[in-house]
Amino acid sequence: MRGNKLHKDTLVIHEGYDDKAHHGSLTTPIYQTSTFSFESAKQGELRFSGEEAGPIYSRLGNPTVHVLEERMKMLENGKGALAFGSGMAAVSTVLVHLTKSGDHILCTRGIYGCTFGLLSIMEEKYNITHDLIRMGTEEEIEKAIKPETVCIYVETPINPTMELVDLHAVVNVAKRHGLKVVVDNTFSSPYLQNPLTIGVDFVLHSATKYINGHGDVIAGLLVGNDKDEMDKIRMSAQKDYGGIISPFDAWLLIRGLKTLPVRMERHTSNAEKLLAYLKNHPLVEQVFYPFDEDNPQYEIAKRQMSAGGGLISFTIKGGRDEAQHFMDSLSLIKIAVSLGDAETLIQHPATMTHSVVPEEKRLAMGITDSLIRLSVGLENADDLLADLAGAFEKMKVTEVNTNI
Ligand code: LCS
Repeated sequence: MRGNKLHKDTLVIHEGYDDKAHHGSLTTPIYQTSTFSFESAKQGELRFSGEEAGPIYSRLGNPTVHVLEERMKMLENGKGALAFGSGMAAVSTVLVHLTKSGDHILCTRGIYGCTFGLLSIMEEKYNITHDLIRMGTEEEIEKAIKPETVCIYVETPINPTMELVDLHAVVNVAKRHGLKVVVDNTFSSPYLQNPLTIGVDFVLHSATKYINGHGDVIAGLLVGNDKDEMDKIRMSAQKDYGGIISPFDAWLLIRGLKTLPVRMERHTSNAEKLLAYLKNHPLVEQVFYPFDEDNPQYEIAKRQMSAGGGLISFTIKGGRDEAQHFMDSLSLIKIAVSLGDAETLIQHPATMTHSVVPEEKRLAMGITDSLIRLSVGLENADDLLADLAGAFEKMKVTEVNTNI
């Protein structure tokens, strides 16, 4: 509607909505309707044939959902966007759109547990194979390409190890081989990273996370760099698989998006304070955060992200028991999967988000039993630091008791 000239902090508030077309309503109305009546049978015919724009039936498009899609399209610098009832619906829709039986997908060595589950189903039932590889250099990616490879699927930062993948390298290789690139941008949000500007073809989000930001919606978003292809996905894959979002959930995302920039800044500044603490704690072995000067991938982070965001992973000295003991010793920080909420959340990937991944593959992804993922929320950082310190203190007491 307004073009690319506005800053992101303004786009998240205004893009895609014209209050004059809605009785001056400052906020976007919720079009809580399944269908839309036509003025005439002819109009119905024209809407169905695509000769006239306008709503038909909410699975094919809804005005509230449309505002969300337009806003996301601009935020990710795309040409088309689609909203879904979950992040996994966005993942499955784009992967099914890009592949057919016999094809091969090249993936980063770490991916969200349910994306791994989806790829396993695609392999077992439809002979769409995949390889999980370290994408450290262009050569490494190039070597793994097979004649039947059709796309490269990337998470960066990877859930939950925070490993980064150089998107410029991936795009260079993909262009040489005519492959589509899909990036799951959930961990950065569109505020910190825009893969389409680097030459990626599709970006998707679990909008459940930072985009909504309030822990009360499950939703997904897909943005593409080709309008015709996105229209095709809407009118084939999304229409027929039906993984759409409800108007009310779209409205919650529109509301959540308005504060994405301020939330991401606070998530980041809180994470930086916790990072400094964790890095110096004697019971912490290793800390993984994109914008950590000691991170060997810091240069990649700076090239493709504008800040580090709210997620920190770390390994604790010991194994599963110590990790679980630490988590049980916290009081303010909640033990829960998901991320990007106002509340700080902690989870144990080996036994929670990535428990579906067989142990050998899980370890190859870097998910050890002592790895803990922290989604740093919006609370006062001193209160979070005190909670972490209290939990470490309890561990030390137990350690002493055990030694006695
Ligand atoms: N992609 C990533 C990177 C994710 O982290 C998730 C969910 C999804 C896709 C799927 O999105 P959903 O369908 O749940 O909206 N990640 C979760 C996690 O790390 N903890 O709980 C869910």
